[in-house]
Amino acid sequence: MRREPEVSILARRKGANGLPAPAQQTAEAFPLYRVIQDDGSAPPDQIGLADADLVALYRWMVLNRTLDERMVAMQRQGRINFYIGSIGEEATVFGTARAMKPSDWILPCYREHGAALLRGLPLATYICDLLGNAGDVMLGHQMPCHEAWRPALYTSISSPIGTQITHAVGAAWAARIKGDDMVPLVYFGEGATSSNDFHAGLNFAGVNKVPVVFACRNNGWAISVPRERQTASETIAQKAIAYGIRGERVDGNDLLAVHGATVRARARAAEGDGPTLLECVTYRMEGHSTSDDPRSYRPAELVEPWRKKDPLLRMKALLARRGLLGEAEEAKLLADVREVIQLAVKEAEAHPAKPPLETLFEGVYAEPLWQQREQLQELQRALAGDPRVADPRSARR
Ligand SMILES: Cc1ncc(C[n+]2csc(CCOP(=O)(O)OP(=O)(O)O)c2C)c(N)n1
Repeated sequence: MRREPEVSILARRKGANGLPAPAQQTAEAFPLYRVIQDDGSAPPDQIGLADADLVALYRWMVLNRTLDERMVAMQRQGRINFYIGSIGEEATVFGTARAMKPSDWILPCYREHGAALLRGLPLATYICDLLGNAGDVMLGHQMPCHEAWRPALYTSISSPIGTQITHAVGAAWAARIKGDDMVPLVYFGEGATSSNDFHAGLNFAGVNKVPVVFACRNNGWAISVPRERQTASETIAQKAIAYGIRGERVDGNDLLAVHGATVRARARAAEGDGPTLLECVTYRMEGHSTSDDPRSYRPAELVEPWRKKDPLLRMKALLARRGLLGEAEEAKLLADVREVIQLAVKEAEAHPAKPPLETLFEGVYAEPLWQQREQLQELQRALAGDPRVADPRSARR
């Protein structure tokens, strides 16, 4: 009988007996892919976008940043009740979204409103969602920042962490069966890699070579839980190995690195080479949302080094070096963006403060159920002042 060599548990932990320590297995396999250097230089063969696109994407990033700052201010003023922004994560959002085809569905987490705006969600309509007013396409049925925009193939945000991952795999699987050239892009944070849906989604996608791009925004924090408490893996990208799929670790504050990696991931998926797990390494510069104060759980000195890695500064350096944006043009761009946002806020706030009450019953079923029709009639009678239905209990007697 063959005898297994005796290996002490302690020795295994130390990585002895032929097994390298887990970190050593991954550090070389998943280097951080970066294109734009601090001085704004970039290898010409890795730029991958025309000059006009570079300027346009920088403008989107500035707009997104300014919008987030403005919406937080509006929340503090009591004009909207909740906001969740993407300050510091703009390159991850725009780099991925810009790399997909317009016919690809986007399944957002909740920090990717920039992707919907890039695809044509009108800014005023987005702000109506935050206000939950009569201009809100969700008719106030959702929380603020849970926007959806059908014309842009941008799905509604589902609050439970990770559920969009399995939805995306299902959409990709359906597209493959139908023979459609559609590759969904699904976003999630590193916190979502602890969810059941992450495992179910990546496992199924790996086994069936489902064409999907998994874009993980590793921003270091899941509300107050730091990445080190989320997973013992050295990287998120290495989790791809267990599912038999490709994984790539990208500098998430480098628009061109994110864009290039996503273009390649999409192409592989479309060619039948299966899904890719992209780990976009970035940082959540502010609180999780307007509902928490990060100073209560995150030392300020952890944030400081990331200020220098700001994705907007990186893009600005690239544009300056390529002679695409001078100080005067930058100032004009900022002024334009501020004006666009101001006008959109004005337009959004001009809508009635609430959607008509009758819309409470809409959008649940394609055809309303008899119970809903009855409830609607009852509500209409109550609103019309019918004393028998004003108090539902007395109406039932
Ligand atoms: C199943 C589930 N558990 C907990 C929550 C509460 N929750 C909302 S966001 C969040 C953190 C998610 O962090 P991460 O996935 O890293 O995304 P990030 O916010 O950093 O972008 C948590 C725990 C939730 N929405 N759903």
